[in-house]
Amino acid sequence: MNSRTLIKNLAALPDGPVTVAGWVETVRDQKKVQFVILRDESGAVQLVNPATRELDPEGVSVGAAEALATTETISALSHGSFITVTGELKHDERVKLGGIEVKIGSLEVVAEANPETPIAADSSLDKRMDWRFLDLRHPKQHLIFRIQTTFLHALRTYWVEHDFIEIHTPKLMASASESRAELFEVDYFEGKAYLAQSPQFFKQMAQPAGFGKVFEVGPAFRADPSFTSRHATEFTSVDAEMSWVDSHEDVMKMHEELLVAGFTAVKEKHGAEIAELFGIDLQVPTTPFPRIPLAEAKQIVADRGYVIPRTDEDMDPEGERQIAAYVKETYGHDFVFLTDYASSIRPFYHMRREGDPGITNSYDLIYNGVEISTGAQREHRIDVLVEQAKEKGLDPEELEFYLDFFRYGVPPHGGFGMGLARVLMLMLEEHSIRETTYLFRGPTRLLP
Ligand code: AMO
Repeated sequence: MNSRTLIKNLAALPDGPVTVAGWVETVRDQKKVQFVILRDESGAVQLVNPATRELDPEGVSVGAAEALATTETISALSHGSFITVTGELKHDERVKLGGIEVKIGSLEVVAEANPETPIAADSSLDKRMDWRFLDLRHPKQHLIFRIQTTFLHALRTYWVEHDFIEIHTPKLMASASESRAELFEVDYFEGKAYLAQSPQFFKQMAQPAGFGKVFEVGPAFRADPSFTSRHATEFTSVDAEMSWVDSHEDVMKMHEELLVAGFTAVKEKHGAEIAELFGIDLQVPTTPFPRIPLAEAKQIVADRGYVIPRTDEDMDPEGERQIAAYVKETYGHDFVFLTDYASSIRPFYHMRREGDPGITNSYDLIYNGVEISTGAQREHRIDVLVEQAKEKGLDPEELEFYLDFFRYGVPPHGGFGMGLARVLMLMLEEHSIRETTYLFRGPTRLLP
């Protein structure tokens, strides 16, 4: 490893010799002076070289010949090439980019880029996805993944401080956990396996295992053929599950505290950069988040003039936008828990309301008008669970391994699953989860 200085650390150094390394963002090759904007993972700096031209290399001193060679190298530098530069750092208020520049002493082209860059600032999202590694060089894209790191770190810290255990459940499954319609089937030796749609069954297994509280951040797969801005065929699911809940209310309480921890960390560390690059003044939500039963939410939306096409169904995307607008106007909040979903539109493992079995102890969390999460108290009474599975048309024999979890003692429990890329998309007001997923997977995208 060479002793390079990260560009973000240059400003704090005194004038003097430094080595920096990164990729060439722009070259301004003027007659008497050359400027290179060099970027690394931490920022950008201006490099300057007094151009030495039209010397006869045969007849000059070694130093002058080297200066001529450097000038020629810079003239030929292609955008995107990775270079190492040793030179003199100089603080100069007149330099727009950070008030510093590095006067080039020596420059080495470590890896040259093809001169024709395949994407430009105005390239389509799809084209940018084709060249994702180049697209990710942009400061905005970089920031997204630094925010993701900070956000997940804060969630983990919250969980660890609250005695949650981190688990990693298998992604190769013998059966579906969510809808059969969205299941990827793969050859598995003599038989078939399915890619996990959610860690649902195995995070629940941690409850009879006596783990108390668990979380997982891992991949989930959905064979969903849709091309919306919010669906991927593979996404990172952020899951939690905990014992001894009295109802979904306990899950929502943990969920909102967790998000406050995540947003606080992101605002503290990246608030200024988010304002600069995304033009957003990130808000840390206040608790409690508003809670509205689904039936009431539908009525509110209808009163605003939007009638959800099928009243027996879930909110549709426009309904989610409308209820979010209402919550923003009424409570000044970006989040809303929609609660009390009908049993008819919830999976068999959701607990139904005592004395009102048409309703489940469940919720969806809407953030800036889009669903980011589903949570619920689970049905842990085996006889009721079997009945609910049958009622949903599931084959209890196929679910035997899961039903066994409930036959040897299990505490009441509940949890949620949350799509990571959706949270980031809504936090940064991006238009697609393609922007907030490192490498997007969709019906027509398996590369790169
Ligand atoms: P659900 O199916 O609602 O619930 O998924 C939970 C959250 O995961 C995200 N998500 C997706 N993100 C991108 N592309 C997709 N195709 C996709 N599908 C889902 C969303 C969604 O809110 N087992 C339950 C959770 C639980 O009850 O604990 C489940 O998977 O943000």
